[in-house]
Amino acid sequence: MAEENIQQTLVLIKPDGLVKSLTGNILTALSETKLIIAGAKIVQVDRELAEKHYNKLREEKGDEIFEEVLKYIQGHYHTNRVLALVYQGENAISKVREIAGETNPEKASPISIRGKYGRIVSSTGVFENVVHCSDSEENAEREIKIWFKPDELSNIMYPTEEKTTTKTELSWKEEVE
Ligand code: IDP
Ligand code: MG
Repeated sequence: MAEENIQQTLVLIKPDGLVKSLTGNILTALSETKLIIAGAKIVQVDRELAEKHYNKLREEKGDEIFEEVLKYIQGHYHTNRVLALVYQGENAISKVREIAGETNPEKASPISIRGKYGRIVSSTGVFENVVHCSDSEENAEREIKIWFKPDELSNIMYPTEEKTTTKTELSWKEEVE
């Protein structure tokens, strides 16, 4: 038997997916992969996170599309929330991309997530394609490290280290009886 190739991949349900109430449909479609969910959280995306995530897109697509895509992922057109997930299992990256479909929703298979629910916005030209999913092992590692801390994942695949910080955090207020 061939050796197993266990991977993790980052999936984002983008702001249009949340506004259109597609979370359930998308999770159901992805459950066909039989992968496990190793992490999940709602994130409010700011410009810094958006730029880090799409760090190559400016060179690849030019300033105009880059700026529109940053606005889109930050929720300017829908809601400032994305659902970030890490899926894990054998060949997770290609399995998720197959079900997500091609980047351009008009070219994506009609039974893929992007083919079913995506659209091209005529005023901005942005592909509102409902989900993000990592496209390679290198990008999956880079992206998972941007969106998640190690202790937010049930399975940790990359090396970690302990750091003592003095960061002030919000905590639940203790009730006084
Ligand atoms: P991917 O999401 O399939 O990996 P990328 O090339 O990494 O595709 O592009 C990131 C996102 O930027 C896409 O999901 C899509 O929302 C948007 N995008 C990419 N290329 C174009 C384009 O040519 N026109 C409009 N939007 C684009
Ligand atoms: Mg990509």
